[in-house]
Amino acid sequence: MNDLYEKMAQELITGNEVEVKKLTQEALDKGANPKEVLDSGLLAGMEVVGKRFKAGDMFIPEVLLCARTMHAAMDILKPLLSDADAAGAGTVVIGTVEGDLHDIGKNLVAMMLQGAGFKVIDLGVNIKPQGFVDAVKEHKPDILGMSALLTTTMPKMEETITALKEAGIRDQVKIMAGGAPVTQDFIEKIGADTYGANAASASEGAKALVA
Ligand code: B1M
Repeated sequence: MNDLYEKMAQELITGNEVEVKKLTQEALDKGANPKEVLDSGLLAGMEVVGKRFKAGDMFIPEVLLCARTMHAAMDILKPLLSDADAAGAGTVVIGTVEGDLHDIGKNLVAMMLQGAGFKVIDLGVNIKPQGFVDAVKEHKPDILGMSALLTTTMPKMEETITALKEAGIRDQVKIMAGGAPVTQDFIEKIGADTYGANAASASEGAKALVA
């Protein structure tokens, strides 16, 4: 199976959507665990994409192609990950903060949470503080999850927490924050409840919050 994962990662890096979908299905047909396909194939490829983009060896259109390929393969995996655990752990409202359009990590976290039995309401990207407040009022989730990938959008997390306080509902919901630039120190500073370094630890953190 390792050869197949390596091929999947390589095809993801080149943005070959047709081949990555085919390989994802092939791995599942061979009995692979959906989470292993995600970790060892797709995420392994995405990690390389991140490193190359950072080093200036890949450019935005190429990265977008990889992101689209990742989403296409995730469409195959998503229902299987969701079925892994029984439903009923709680409800999570999740979104990427205002000014930020990155959603691959947020989508993975949403998938992992669904896999852990949470009902997930995904608000999407570029969500204003008031948008989060309105969603908390409407859905009354156990957890509000915010994702930010840009240092320039991280302050929107604190603004959202302030908006929740001003609306008088901060104490009705636990807050989880994550994204590449987010740290434990940062979430303590802004008064969030838990930090997810990656999708797996976000899922563990969410379970601990509702335990
Ligand atoms: Co952007 N981008 N990007 N980008 N992009 C980064 C984030 C960057 C680090 C690249 C770099 O320069 N090295 C850099 C940010 C620098 C900074 O702020 N310090 C950057 C930049 C600068 C930009 C633009 C400004 C570029 C430009 O236009 N000049 C622009 C901004 C657009 C905007 O948002 N307004 C931009 C645009 C884009 C694309 C549209 C091309 C594309 C996004 C496509 C999409 O998401 N639909 C893109 C991508 C793909 C990246 C990189 C390459 C990969 C991000 C990613 O998907 N990683 C990224 C470089 C990098 O991270 N090394 C980069 C894979 C994903 C699985 O990881 O998102 O970290 P991640 O999520 C993890 C954890 O962080 C955690 O769990 C996830 C799964 O394990 N996590 C949470 C995430 N959210 C969580 C929430 C939680 C808990 C855990 O609780 C709720």
